[in-house]
Amino acid sequence: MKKLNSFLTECVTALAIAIACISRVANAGPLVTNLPSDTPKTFIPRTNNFDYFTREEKIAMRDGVKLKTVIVLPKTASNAPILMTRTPYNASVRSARSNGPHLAGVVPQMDETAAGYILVYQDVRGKYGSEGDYVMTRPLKGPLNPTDVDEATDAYDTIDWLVKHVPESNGHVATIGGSYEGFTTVMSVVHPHPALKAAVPFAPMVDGWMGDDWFHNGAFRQEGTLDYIYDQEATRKNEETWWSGFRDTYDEYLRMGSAGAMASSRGLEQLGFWRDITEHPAYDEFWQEQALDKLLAKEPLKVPTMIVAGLFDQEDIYGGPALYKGLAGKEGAGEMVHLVLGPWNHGQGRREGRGIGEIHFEGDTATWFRRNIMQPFLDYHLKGAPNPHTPRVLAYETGADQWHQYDGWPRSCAEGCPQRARNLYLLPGGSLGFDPPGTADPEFDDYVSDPSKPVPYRQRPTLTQYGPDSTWGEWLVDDQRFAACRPDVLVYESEALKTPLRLAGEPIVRLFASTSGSDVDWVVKLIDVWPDQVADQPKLGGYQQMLSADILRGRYREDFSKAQPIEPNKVLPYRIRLPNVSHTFLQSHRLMVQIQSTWFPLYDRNPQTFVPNMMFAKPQDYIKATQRIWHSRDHPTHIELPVLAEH
Ligand code: PG9
Repeated sequence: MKKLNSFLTECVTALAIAIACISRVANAGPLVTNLPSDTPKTFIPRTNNFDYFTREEKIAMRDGVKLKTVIVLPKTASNAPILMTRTPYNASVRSARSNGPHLAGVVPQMDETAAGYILVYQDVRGKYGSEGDYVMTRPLKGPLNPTDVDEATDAYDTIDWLVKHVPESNGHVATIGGSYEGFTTVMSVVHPHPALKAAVPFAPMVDGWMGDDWFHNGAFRQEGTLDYIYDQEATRKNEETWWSGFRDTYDEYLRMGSAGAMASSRGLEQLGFWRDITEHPAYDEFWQEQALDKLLAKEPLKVPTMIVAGLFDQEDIYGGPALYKGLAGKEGAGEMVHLVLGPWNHGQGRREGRGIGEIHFEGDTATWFRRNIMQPFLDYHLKGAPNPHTPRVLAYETGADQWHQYDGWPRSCAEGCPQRARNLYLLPGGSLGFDPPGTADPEFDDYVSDPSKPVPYRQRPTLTQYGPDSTWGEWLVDDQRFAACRPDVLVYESEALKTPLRLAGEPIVRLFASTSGSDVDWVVKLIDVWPDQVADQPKLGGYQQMLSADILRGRYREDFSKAQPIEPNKVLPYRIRLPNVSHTFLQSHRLMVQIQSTWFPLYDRNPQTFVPNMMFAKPQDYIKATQRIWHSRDHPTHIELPVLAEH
């Protein structure tokens, strides 16, 4: 029996080896030939597994130009409203974060809103799959745009087509989008199509000179602008992209010299928007006539609009609140325009909002907002859901970590907490206080600003904004200790607070300063200094958290539309509006103000000698200057703080 067993085992083994050999031989050769790639093949239809369909259309505008439009339809859509995003960033990519079967995972940053809505993404004219010519943030028809089309007419024509050609829709449309897409969203409410029932611009680009992407108060944001123009304008499909051989953009820009020299090194003269920028360094008609807050303030607002702004938006911090100010002033009952101020950086309102860098917030503030405020607002206006009584203004208070509803911004609040400006004075000895300086005190502090060693805007290396390990989105809450220890940065600090101090609004700097040069930049930073030790977050011990900061190019001191030299060594008043704050300095925290004259390489360097166009300053124009910041009885530099009744 044993023998028979071992004989059988040997037979089975031999058979297994023989099969393995045969199959190895079979696998060695090309037994299956691929069909030529143009042979039609029948795969399992995606629709069997997918919970949505995608339709691609070329929609003709009034001038015959066709715009590529991707329509994403939930399979269950019937009598559904439409959410439309018009983009310069490739509708195909914007409509498909992944190639997956579930809509919620496929549509970028829209998980909540996707439920039940038809989503439409369209390439603006001249970009990606759309015909026509591309004009950067194309102005409305008029002096800056002699054609018959603009982003408002394109939105109108698209909506008109959609409500006639998408049978699954209920004929109601909302526009939604952030930044550039926020700009196109705002444009859609100008002479709107009657089917446009709501608009939700996130971080809209509203005024590129005053405080959004390109300039802040006349100071040119070279890094982030030159590369952006190159990427967007050089080719329709962004096939040519900005290149760099540096890890530290500080070195790269410093070596190049002026913004103009950097632009020339990449051939930017061929691009229309760069030429526009060089021809209009001041706030002339070119910028004034495309400032959306001013343009929209002239029109009746017909579309309920929820403006969503981030308190730490590193790209478009100005636009949202400015647009709200322009619209709310003329709109009595406040049913049409709403402002949401979240603790977010650029784009974060559409992602997760638990914190920025080391600074944490209470839960996921962004998802909370989208689910509880934005979605009911959209459902009400587009689906006829119950009125959610959306607050006129909803603002997150950092520091105390809570949301507040206000009936205006920043004038008053629903909880009966009137606002008053309290002057925070710079005082001798690097201190800060609410009482003005005395007569016997030293009158000023000074520093030497050397353009050959500009103050970096962040701890070096300053990385390309959208490079692989960039933390660009965090820089507005960066710890400022790296700057505080420089000899060309003045630092003023208060005592530790005995009671919390709550701010809501726009701090205004009233600076009295002189310079030995004939042109100058002033950077003023309002900072919350954490206690020396923070038990549950050790990294925040002594952290100098930037809250609100901005730059003013001195040549525009009197008139934004006209550059004028500064009279050397004369004490002059400067007014600098800082970005909105909604923040409580907690007990034991300190207030800090830092002042400097460079913020590099984000902003190009002021040569500190007056030249007609700083973008083309020559190496010999850059000189050292001695800057004096005055805190005397006659020249009391201070910040008007928008203080709300203390807790
Ligand atoms: N901040 C970008 C932008 C907006 C508008 C014009 C130019 C750039 C953006 O994120 O889209």
